Parts: sequence; structure tokens; C-alpha cells
Amino acid sequence: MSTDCLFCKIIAGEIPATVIYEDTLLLVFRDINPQAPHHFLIVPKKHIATTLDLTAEDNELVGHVYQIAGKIARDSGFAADGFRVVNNCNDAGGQTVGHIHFHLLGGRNMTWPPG
Ligand code: IU
Repeated sequence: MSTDCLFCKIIAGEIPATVIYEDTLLLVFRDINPQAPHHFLIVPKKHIATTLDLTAEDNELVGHVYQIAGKIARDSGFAADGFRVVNNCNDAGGQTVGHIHFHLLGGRNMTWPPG
């Protein structure tokens, strides 16, 4: 845990969030500023700052993120229509919280290119 990390505090239960899924590796909660009818943040419990900080040790973790993204999309009823998983990295990538996370967005038609 990083003591000044917002998502570490959510994982520790020190800051409230609407949690919809949890296991030993991940916490998934609703984004407070949803960009789609369904907008969840899939957050590894391990404090990893950005995609650039992933190592081979995290390969299983990242695979698990995508497996759980599919499970949540199916369980929430928007898998068949389609959805998007987004990871923003650093400032130009749009990352605002320095703890790796994956946005799971569904329930509307996405556009390309993203903003
Ligand atoms: P980003 O990829 O780092 O920009 O995503 C951070 C997200 O975290 C963003 O969509 C915020 O709305 C969201 N968020 C949140 O869900 N709860 C919070 O307390 C804070 C940010 I601060």
C-alpha cells in the first residue's frame, strides 16, 4: 500500500466506494464520474503506479483483469452488445490517479478515435 494513494485508501476501506466485485487480486467499483451507463474501475490491489511499472511478475494479474472485465460485462448484461476496457497511462494518456486501473465502459455505443 502507498499511504498517499487514493485507490490504496479505497482498497483499505478508508475512503468509500461502491464496490461491485472483490477477490484477492482486484477491487472493482463504480466510477464517481461515469462516462457511460456502466462505468467500473478494475483496480489491482497491488500498488502499481502505471502500465510502465508492470513487470513479468504481473502477467497473471493483467490476464485476470481482462477475465474479470468479461465476467462483469456478462453479469451486468452488456457483454453481447459490446464494451470497452481502457487503461490511461501518464499525463498525455489521461491518467489522473497514480495507481494502475482499467476502466470498463458499457451500455452505449463507443466512438473512435477516443478523445
Ligand atoms: P484516470 O484514467 O486516472 O483518469 O481515471 C481515474 C478515474 O477515477 C476517473 O474516471 C475518476 O472519475 C475516478 N475516480 C473515482 O472513481 N473515485 C474517486 O474518488 C476519484 C476518481 I479522485
